[in-house]
Amino acid sequence: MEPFETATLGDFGAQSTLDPAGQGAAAILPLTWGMTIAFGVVFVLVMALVWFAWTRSGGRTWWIVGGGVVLPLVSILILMVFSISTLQAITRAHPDSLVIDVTGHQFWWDVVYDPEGLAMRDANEIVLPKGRPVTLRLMSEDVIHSFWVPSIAGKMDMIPGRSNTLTVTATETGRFRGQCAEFCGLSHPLMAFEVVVLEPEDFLRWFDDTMGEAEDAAQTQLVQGREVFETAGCPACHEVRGVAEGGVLGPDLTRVGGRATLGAGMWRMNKGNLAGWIADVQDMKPGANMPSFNHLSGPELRALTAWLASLK
Ligand code: HEC
Ligand SMILES: [Cu+2]
Repeated sequence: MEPFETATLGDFGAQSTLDPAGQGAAAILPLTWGMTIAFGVVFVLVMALVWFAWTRSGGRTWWIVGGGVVLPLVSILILMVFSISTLQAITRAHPDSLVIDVTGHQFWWDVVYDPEGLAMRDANEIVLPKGRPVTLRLMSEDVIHSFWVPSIAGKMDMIPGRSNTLTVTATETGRFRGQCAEFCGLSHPLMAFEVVVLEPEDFLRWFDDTMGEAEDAAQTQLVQGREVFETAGCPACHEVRGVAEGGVLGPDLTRVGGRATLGAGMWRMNKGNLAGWIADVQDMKPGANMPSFNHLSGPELRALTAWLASLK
């Protein structure tokens, strides 16, 4: 899978509830229109009553009982029945679904495929097979985040100490954008990610290609880059399978060069942005929990960047 292959965007772009590409989003769309229309009618009615109250005088208790109690009670009850049944449909765990754990961190996403089996770790990008139900177990490592891929499914909070379940079934292949939807700190608006939906057989191929260790560095510059990675202290927070294990404070970098975006959905993945990120992450993402490595020499930074970009 090439980074940034042309996205199959719908009429409203890669991040829109109006353009469903998943069963959850498709279930929510009629609710969105239904509520917009129902509350539009209520708004017009209320405005008409305000006008009525202004232009006439005299007590009419039945207006208060009817318009203030009965009408809201009935309309909200009807809408509640629809929203609760939709909520149940989209949060029900599916018995033979693929399980993916997604954990929100300030300001990035940790992703573990098949956590109780192969437990393949990745970050900031979620690859889904088309047409197969996937159970997302949503958690948080620090503060409350909210997981939202408008084109695929509804929104779900990620709460520290809890695991919330969202079952999604993508119905279109392509790239879709997700975004943290709960204010979580300085770089909250820079906490996005991509969802890549592949045909089931492409998904299996991708999974097989990706789950192993990082490819061994072959050229001198790449070997140098790996050494800089090890000596500069990156493994304290980052894991690269087969090179450095155990760093979990930052995103897994085993296939960082294969992701389409850098910095949780914020920049295109390329060597220039990677070098800028390492040397001055605090400028590219204020408040990120990674220090800027501005003491690396030019050749060190180039080698490190080349090695990271080669990890696919
Ligand atoms: C103190 C922990 C820490 C150290 C040390 C650290 N990082 Fe990071 N790194 C992070 C965190 C946290 C993030 C996620 C930041 C965000 O997106 O909010 C990150 C993100 C990244 C990303 C972006 C990953 C992606 O998918 O977008 C790259 C690349 C990266 N770091 C490379 C490095 C390199 C190279 C070094 C060593 C020179 C290093 N990091 C040292 C914590 C660290
Ligand atoms: Cu967040």
